[in-house]
Amino acid sequence: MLFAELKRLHSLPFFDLIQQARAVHQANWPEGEIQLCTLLSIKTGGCSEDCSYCAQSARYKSGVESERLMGKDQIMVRAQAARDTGSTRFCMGAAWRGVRGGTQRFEQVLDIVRDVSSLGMEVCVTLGELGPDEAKALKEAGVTAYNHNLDTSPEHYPNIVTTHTYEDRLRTIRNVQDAGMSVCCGGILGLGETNDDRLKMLEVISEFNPQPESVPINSLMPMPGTPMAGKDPVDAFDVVRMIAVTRIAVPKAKVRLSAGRTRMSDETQALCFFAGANSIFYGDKLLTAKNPAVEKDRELLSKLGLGTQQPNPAMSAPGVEGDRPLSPACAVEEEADCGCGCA
Ligand code: SAM
Ligand code: DTB
Ligand code: SF4
Repeated sequence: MLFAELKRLHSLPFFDLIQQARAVHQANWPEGEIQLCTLLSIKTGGCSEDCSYCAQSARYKSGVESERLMGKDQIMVRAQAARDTGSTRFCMGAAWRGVRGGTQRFEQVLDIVRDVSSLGMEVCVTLGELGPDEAKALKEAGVTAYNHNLDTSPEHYPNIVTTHTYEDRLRTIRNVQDAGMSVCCGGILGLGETNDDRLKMLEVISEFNPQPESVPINSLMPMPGTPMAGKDPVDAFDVVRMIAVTRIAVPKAKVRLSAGRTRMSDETQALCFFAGANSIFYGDKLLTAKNPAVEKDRELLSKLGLGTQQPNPAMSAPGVEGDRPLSPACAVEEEADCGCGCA
């Protein structure tokens, strides 16, 4: 969906916007269920990158220590526990710039994925940059979806990260799509961006062909020691508006109300579910930051009468559609020659 239309939607009176989003949500997700996902940081801290929101960057004194890649047995225990508490998606994150085929750590990750995928949950990984061969190997090992966020608009991105570029992120997403994996791609609210930055990010994401399978909307968890420490919480109505516009722009995606729920009231979260959020991270820890306790989330879902989704581990990636450009790089570079031969 193009920026002008996103802007028009975002500028609607609040109730008109959430009413439209609700209608799109009900047409595409008639069961109205919430997907529960468990996150596990399998390689924490010590990352070479300078993402200014991230406690895992080695450049900031956040108090997060660098750890080695977790062993497979320990990961399997956590994955089984996640399944036992009702999660249908298990998401493993690693504090790496990226992975390279043939390395011991990549082989270890493939081995972990093979075993976790035997548990019947959807398996998502987020390992940073991937080339085409790494993407294919992950798909073959049993990854359902690859998470790689764009975080903000192309214009604001260099203010947030300088060690890699927006184009690097888009290249990885294209490799994931080409390998036939589903894409999970979203962003963070509260990085000092404008509303236009948020919508420009959503323009890029919603113009992917195929559209992403899921869109995580994170609100900044301001981590001590990072350049973003001490940032104010995002206004609750702004979060709901962003969820609503995302639901309309990417109707078939799971819209995940991601980091930041510990700083939101139950009422704000309820409005987000009403406006189209249908997935959450479940469990008292995200990667390094806090998340609401399982009991608290159970209580909230029960108060709202919301059921939970069944897993779909065999889901195929959404198909390419119509006459939209075939790659996210091409989609974002329409106004300028991107050098990839699409112009
Ligand atoms: N290293 C990989 C990468 O950058 O893609 C995977 C891990 S990284 C921590 C995954 C995502 O977590 C980031 O892209 C960002 O969207 C989100 N994230 C990290 N720190 C955050 C924070 N403090 N608040 C909200 N979201 C955060
Ligand atoms: C996503 O969009 N949010 C998750 C997951 N994908 C990997 C990560 C949130 C991290 C919050 C900060 C932390 O725990 O350090
Ligand atoms: Fe590293 Fe990912 Fe954190 Fe950036 S967001 S510092 S790439 S772990």
